[in-house]
Amino acid sequence: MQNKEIAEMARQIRIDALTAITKAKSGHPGGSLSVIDILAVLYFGIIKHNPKNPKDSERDIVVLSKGHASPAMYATLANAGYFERQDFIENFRKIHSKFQGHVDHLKVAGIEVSTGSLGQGLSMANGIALAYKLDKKTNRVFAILSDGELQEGQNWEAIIAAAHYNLGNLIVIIDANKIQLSGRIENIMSLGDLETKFKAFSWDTQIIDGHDISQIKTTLEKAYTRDINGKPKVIIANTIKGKGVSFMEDTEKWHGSAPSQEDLQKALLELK
Ligand SMILES: Cc1ncc(C[n+]2csc(CCOP(=O)(O)OP(=O)(O)O)c2C)c(N)n1
Repeated sequence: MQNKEIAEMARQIRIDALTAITKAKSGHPGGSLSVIDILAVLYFGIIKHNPKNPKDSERDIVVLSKGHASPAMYATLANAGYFERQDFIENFRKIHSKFQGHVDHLKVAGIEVSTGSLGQGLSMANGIALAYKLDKKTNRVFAILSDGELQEGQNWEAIIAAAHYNLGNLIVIIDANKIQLSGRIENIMSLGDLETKFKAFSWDTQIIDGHDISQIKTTLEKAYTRDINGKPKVIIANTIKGKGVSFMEDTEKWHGSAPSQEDLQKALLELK
């Protein structure tokens, strides 16, 4: 897809995600909106995948470690054709629905790994990437982490392990929106200079604007094709929590609060 079409897709994904959260009266709008441009580029411009055969052995893998951003993920998968958009919008977070608040790989086509307990996705992505390497397969593994979840120590063990095993087929994208559940990361438990830290752990690093479709695409294309036996790669994507809806941007207020119908109408006016 061309960049313009990907941007249009991202707009539709934002609308679907917010509509579903509003209907459910529950969910995480802020961290969904921040990661949507990244997901749109991945699914509509980068990865090999087959919505009609989600377990296709040639597919690339995406692990959404920040599992609470499920509305963004479900809306992306629905627009890619894994299931009906309306099924997701009507049933998100309903009891017994497959579209639970945190992604479940046993329930939803296209979800590779169940997440929600923050800090675990990278370890699982490591295992998948190592398996592909041992099998001499060229499938790529993408792991999307939030910046707040890097406060979890398990990540740093996984970061050491990925470098040890030369997982050049692993590409981590950090949705660096600078805000966690209850405030700014800097004030709660600052992460310091992430790029320097990853470099010190022998990773290949890039910093980008996580809302610039063209920059995301060029960077991911390069990461995709570069030496898959070399260093693991991390892309630190600077993003804005709540991106795309002015009253939700850059605040923790909309981390885990559902919009009212009135809020949704205001948001849709900005997105339409
Ligand atoms: C291990 C664990 N602790 C706490 C939570 C509750 N929780 C959900 S989201 C979140 C923080 C969100 O901030 P961040 O990780 O930066 O995500 P984003 O801003 O991208 O939504 C927390 C603490 C959790 N899901 N997992």
